[in-house]
Amino acid sequence: MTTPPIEHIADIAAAIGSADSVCVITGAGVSAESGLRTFRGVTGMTAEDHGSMASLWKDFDPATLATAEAFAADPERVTRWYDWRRLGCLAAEPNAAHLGLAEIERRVAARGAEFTLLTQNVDRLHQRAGSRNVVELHGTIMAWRCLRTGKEVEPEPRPFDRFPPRSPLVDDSSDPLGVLRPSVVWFGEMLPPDAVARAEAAAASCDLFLSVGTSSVVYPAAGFIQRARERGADTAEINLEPTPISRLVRWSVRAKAGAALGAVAAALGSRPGP
Ligand code: BJW
Repeated sequence: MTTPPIEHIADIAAAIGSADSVCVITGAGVSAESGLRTFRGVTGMTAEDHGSMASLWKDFDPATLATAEAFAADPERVTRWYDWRRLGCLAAEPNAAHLGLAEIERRVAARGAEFTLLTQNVDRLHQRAGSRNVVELHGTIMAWRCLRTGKEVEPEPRPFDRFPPRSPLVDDSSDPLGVLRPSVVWFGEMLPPDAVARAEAAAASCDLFLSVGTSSVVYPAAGFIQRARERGADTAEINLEPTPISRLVRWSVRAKAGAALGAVAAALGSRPGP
């Protein structure tokens, strides 16, 4: 049985091929095909595809765990959840969506144009796939921050033995602030100012803005497309489901991120050079 072609692939490839600046924003749907869970919406994956990431998730509600209040109230529960997710991210491999975006960046950069990848994901899979100009809007689960010093450390790739883990930067084992928290952005917290500045600049100067695998409901990330629209950039979305931006974009693609981005990268490869 042949799979029908995905709509708008040629349009998006043509827009990328002629753009002086491309800005892409990604969300959890991009990592779904690596077996990682999304926060909301469908994944197109079965419980078996997610393996151990499926069964544990049902016991946790991200909206009530991804907050400073939840960490203050129950640091053990919150850090156990993040440690389990950190180990899941380390065990996961980049999928066709990550690899497709890295290939698209190489092709855009090879002709001297700009490419910025804004990601809400904390899993570092874009970097592992070879993406270079990545802006982590919501931090990373691979780095943990000492509450006493404010400095970041990158823990060893094995489970913590205490929850919350003790900070290696604090000698006094009785210091209640001598512990680590994940270096991610929780609800109600500010995004890293340099990441916001880079995102604003990329969105406000791009010729194509592409949103992939995000429900586009969490701000300020969901608002960057508006900057691109104000500039008159072309806009596109790749998602399994409709989102609040589906009616705003020029090309709305209803497909898995891996298949769609692989097809865009392949279409770019078959286009004549500049
Ligand atoms: C596929 C697929 C496949 C699946 N292929 N597609 C303006 C208006 C309203 C509210 C606010 C506002 N400004 C600020 C707020 C408050 C708040 C907010 O936005 N709330 C909304 C929920 C209403 N924002 C904040 O608090 C932010 N801070 C802030 O604004 O600071 C300033 C401030 C401070 C105090 C007061 C006021 C202002 C911080 C937001 C931090 C978000 N943090 C999290 C957790 C990170 C750590 C962790 O990983 O645990 O970030 S929440 C969670 O949501 C995570 C994600 O990055 C984020 C977005 O989710 P994402 O990536 O879109 O995933 P999903 O699951 O939602 O969607 C997956 C999509 O993929 C679905 O659509 C599927 O269909 C699709 N899909 N498989 C293609 N194979």
